[in-house]
Amino acid sequence: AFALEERTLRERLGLDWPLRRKADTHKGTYGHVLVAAGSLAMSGAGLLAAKAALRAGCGLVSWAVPQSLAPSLAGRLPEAMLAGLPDEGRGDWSAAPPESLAALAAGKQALVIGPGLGRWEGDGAWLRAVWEATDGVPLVLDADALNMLAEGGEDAFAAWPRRRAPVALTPHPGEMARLCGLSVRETQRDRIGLARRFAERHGVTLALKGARTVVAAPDGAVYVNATGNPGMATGGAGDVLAGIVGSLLAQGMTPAQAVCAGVYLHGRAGDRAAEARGSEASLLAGDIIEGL
Ligand code: B4P
Ligand code: MG
Repeated sequence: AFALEERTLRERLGLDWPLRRKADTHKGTYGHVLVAAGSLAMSGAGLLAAKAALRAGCGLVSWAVPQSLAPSLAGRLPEAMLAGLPDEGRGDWSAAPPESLAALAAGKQALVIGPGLGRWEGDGAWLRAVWEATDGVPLVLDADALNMLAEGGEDAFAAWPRRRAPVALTPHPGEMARLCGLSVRETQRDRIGLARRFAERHGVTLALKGARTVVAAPDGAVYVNATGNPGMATGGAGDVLAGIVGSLLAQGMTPAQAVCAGVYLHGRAGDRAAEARGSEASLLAGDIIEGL
């Protein structure tokens, strides 16, 4: 496995690091990401992911939410465009037609699904329909979207159709355990081997999160991150990572570049924020966004 450090981002992953903008550019150069995240009980997860995407540099962010949340969320993030999907007044995603979400995703350079989405009856089929209808859009799945994937077990996921555009998954060990049908303890025993096998088998780029996040690419390459701190074990930190990765994908990075750079930057931002605050324990997910 390669150590995820600046030299690796430059030499192994071919990124022009540190990232900088060319003078003669406009917002269209940096991509448009659609973030499908948040529900009544977890609207903050969507806010964090959408805001992190903006701070990570993409040109435009659209944020899809259940319709009845839109009035209270409008204005919380003025830089994002808000889209409300049908929810029959419940503030959840159970009535949101997959084809409506796919229509919003058309023409975007990345789609992030999962933070604060919640679960509902039939959500696995819903995700599969979105998966197929957004075949050409690079996809980041996190949080409840991963739990939906895990629904039928790893073999069921293996039978999902391959997409034209790449897929990145960002499970924490609990989500990885569900995806693989293992206990969390088993998941942690050989993080590198497990992540590598999963990425190769399913043709996805995977970030297995935690202290020393492991990134595995479908070609078998594995990277181990060294940035970040235990202060990042706090609600919403993962939602911030999902937004960052979506933003970098929208800017045209390959999935391996976007997940590696995203994981590295997320940890650096968390380290910087903990230092600025003078405390790891007091770190909030929003501080990581400011650290970007
Ligand atoms: P959920 O309740 O699903 O938590 P969440 O909403 O996904 O939280 P969030 O999005 O903020 O955090 P995430 O982990 O995605 O699940 C939590 C449960 O999952 C736990 O109760 C536990 O059962 C299980 N679980 C989660 N992490 C585990 C672990 N490491 N070991 C065993 N069980 C675990 O994202 C957090 C972000 O912060 C990631 O990017 C991560 O890499 C980073 N981070 C966290 N701790 C870090 C550390 N010590 N050093 C560096 N980075 C760290
Ligand atoms: Mg999470």
